[in-house]
Amino acid sequence: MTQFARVLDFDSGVAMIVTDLHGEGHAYDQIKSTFLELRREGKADRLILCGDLIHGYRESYNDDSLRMMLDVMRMQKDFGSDTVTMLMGNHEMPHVYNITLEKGHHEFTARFEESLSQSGKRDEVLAFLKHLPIYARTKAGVLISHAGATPAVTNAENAERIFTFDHEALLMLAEDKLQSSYDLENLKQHRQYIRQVKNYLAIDSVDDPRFHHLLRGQIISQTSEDFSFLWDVLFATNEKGWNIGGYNVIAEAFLKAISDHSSYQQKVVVAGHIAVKGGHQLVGDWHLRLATYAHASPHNDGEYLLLDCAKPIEKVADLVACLRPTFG
Ligand SMILES: [Mn+2]
Repeated sequence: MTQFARVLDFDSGVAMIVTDLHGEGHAYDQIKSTFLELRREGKADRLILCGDLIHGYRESYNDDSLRMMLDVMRMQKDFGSDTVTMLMGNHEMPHVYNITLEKGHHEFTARFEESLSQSGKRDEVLAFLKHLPIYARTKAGVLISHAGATPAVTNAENAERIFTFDHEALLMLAEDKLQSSYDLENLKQHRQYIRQVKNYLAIDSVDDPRFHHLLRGQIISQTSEDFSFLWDVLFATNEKGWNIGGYNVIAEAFLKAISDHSSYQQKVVVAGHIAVKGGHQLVGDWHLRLATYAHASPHNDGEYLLLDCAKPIEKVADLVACLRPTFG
């Protein structure tokens, strides 16, 4: 039974678990047809996409992010949210807040905002993104997430804080602050700001109701403690931020905290988010890193996980037998 909006509980069915497709339409189509086939054969009951569905890493190719996102939304509508689930990744979150996201010289959000504007489906997509859960727990004791364990969530209080995370409240707070203490008319004269909203939010007119949203996003990302907590959850660096021994301690405390108010102790965590050689990596004692395509090296060695949500597992190594090649 799910009590909180940002955490789901699955106690039955076989889940096909997929990570980080990053706008790679060819990989998405392969995953989708595999899922539909497994479902027809009674070998899988649900599809769980662990976030970072969007944002291609390559500059010059056809980024299928929006097509994939709309297709997931359609599938969820057709099959139900118990059958098609998507978790929030650190690449979906920036669009909720209108912040930018860069890696090296590559800025990710502008291209997706542009395609949102062209599609005329911004409102539907944004509503979908705002409702995304962050974790899925299973009776198997396998916690499914985007980025894995974080020191930001290691007690019951912080677990509840992330389970009940309210983007809308944060946005409204910043909106109020902006409306009462900024001269928004003056912002319309600001040439550099106009250039930025055109680029990052695909806005052409200073009278667009979203015109001030880039500034609002900057205010939130620079001043909100809640936002910084959400950032720590979605951008967790796992063992790279500590070392493997330290991460084991954090992951154990994290799994204990996440298991709070749950009937089933979560024993291991599955996450994507970070690149691996091949399609997976065991990270310390409690974490399976899974790369279905974009973070697999080479990409074609990507894997997904076929997990019986009802069958308890004992240790993280037990999951290796549940891995399947994306292109098999
Ligand atoms: Mn990613």
